Amino acid sequence: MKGSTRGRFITFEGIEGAGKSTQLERLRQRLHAEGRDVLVTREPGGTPLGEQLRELLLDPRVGAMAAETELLLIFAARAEHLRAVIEPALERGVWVLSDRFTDASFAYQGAGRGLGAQRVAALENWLQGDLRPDLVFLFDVPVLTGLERALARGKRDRIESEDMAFFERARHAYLERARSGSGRYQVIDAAQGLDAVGAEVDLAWDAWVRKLACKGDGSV
Ligand code: Z5A
Repeated sequence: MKGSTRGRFITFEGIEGAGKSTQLERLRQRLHAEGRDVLVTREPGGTPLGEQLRELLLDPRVGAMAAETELLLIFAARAEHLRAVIEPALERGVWVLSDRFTDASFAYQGAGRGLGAQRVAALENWLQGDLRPDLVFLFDVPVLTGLERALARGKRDRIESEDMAFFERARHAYLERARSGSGRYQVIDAAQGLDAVGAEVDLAWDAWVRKLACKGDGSV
């Protein structure tokens, strides 16, 4: 794949109610208005099979499942998503915006469910090879604020029904990954109002695109 023509892979992460889906849609509209070719997708999901797996994973009637089962179902959906959607789009030079990706597995299954980062990393390396997001927006919000926002929206799905400690572990893991120094994370203070969060996203986006342009990236 030529560096100059490959698309870019941007993911939106955070605990529930952080506002990532709202901000993804806002950025999509901006990029569309600027004439950029973008594809919006989500995890778990993004393909017909992935969406069926998503229903299974989130349906409260399914009840408890082994943490390993949950992780493997998520990676089964991800394998399909990668091969059928993400990789072909990047090859075509399309910029992909995904509502969650593998950082969520580190946060929710690795930390939340206690499976540990090593197991998640093993699956990540096997399925993704070198593929990692080029940019990760991490919307950080106190757990209570996120849960209140999500609750105001109505019924909670199977994973949303977990307790506060589960989401605290997930939030902490997200922040640890952002601090890991890979340089691809942009932590956004998502406790602010919608417009302030959007302004922070715009600033981070502009700085990132400028950085790509300085490196002489032909896809910018
Ligand atoms: N999951 C996993 O366990 N492992 C994995 O590897 C992957 C996923 C990929 C589904 O994800 C579940 O899958 C998720 C993790 C698990 N379960 N949980 N928890 P999802 O992304 O589809 O579901 P979600 O995280 O529950 O989405 P969410 O609650 O919709 O969160 P959000 O996208 O960050 O928020 P939003 O939809 O943009 O906003 C939520 C509400 O808050 C809405 O009414 C907004 O108008 C409001 N909002 C948003 N921003 C603000 C601000 N700044 N101020 C005030 N109100 C706001």
